[in-house]
Amino acid sequence: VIAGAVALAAFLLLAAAYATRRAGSPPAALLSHPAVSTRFFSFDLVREYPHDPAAFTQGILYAGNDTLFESTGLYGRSSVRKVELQTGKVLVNHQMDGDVFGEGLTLLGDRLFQVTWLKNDGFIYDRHNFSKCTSFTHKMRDGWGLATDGKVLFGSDGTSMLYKLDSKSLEVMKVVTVKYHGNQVPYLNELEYIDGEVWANVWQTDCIARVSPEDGLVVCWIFLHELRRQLWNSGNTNIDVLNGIAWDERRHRLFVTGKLWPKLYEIKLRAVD
Ligand code: DDQ
Ligand code: CA
Repeated sequence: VIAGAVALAAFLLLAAAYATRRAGSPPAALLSHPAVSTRFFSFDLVREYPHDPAAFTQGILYAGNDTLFESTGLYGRSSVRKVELQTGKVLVNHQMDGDVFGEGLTLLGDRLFQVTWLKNDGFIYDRHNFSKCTSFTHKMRDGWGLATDGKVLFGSDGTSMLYKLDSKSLEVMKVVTVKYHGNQVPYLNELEYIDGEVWANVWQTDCIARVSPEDGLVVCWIFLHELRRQLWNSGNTNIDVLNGIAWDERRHRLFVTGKLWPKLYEIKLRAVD
């Protein structure tokens, strides 16, 4: 009986090993997922606009009337600014203290919310008067990205966690782990809420993950390496990573840029699958 059991166990192990090692077959998790069938997108360029090449873009959003609000990082160079879309001109600039590093930015009503790097302090500004500023603390591990659906805030902290925050108390209401086919997606950075999804720049990649905020699943990937490659090939070798998604909800215009990028791009997605 024992010999039979050992033989059966050995057979099952061999069969399992064979099944997983068939030539070229990826792990089962990559082939299918019960809850999601991922779509992949490239883009078509609609228009390009000038963007301040000294702006270390950490948060950006479209505010109507062809204006953007932008948060920039780096110590001594961090700011919150109002920018003219067509020209890239900084219309209003609020320079931050030298010891803070600006990060994610979002607009809810008349209030701009901003988080900062390596600190749990955030700032709230009146969109009409950046100097009227109050502060808050949050319980995310760090301050990277911010977005809003018009009711709550969404935040990222450089991990694979996506936070839902109460816009009044800044308390964490919910946390989901962002996953692609069972694998965590770390380094979630600048965010944008678009049509029920949270779009996230993944730090140090040319990719945007489109995330379902209910369960954290990546429902689509957007590949934007062509933008960085074009900039690099035309001599812009000082640029940093892709970071910055802004959405004009009314006219369905999608804008992307990056840290120290001299351009802001309006793009349309094109499915590649
Ligand atoms: N983050 O955007 C990924 C959250 C932070 C980027 C920090 C880049 C470091 C630049 C140099 C820091 C100088 C102390
Ligand atoms: Ca954004």
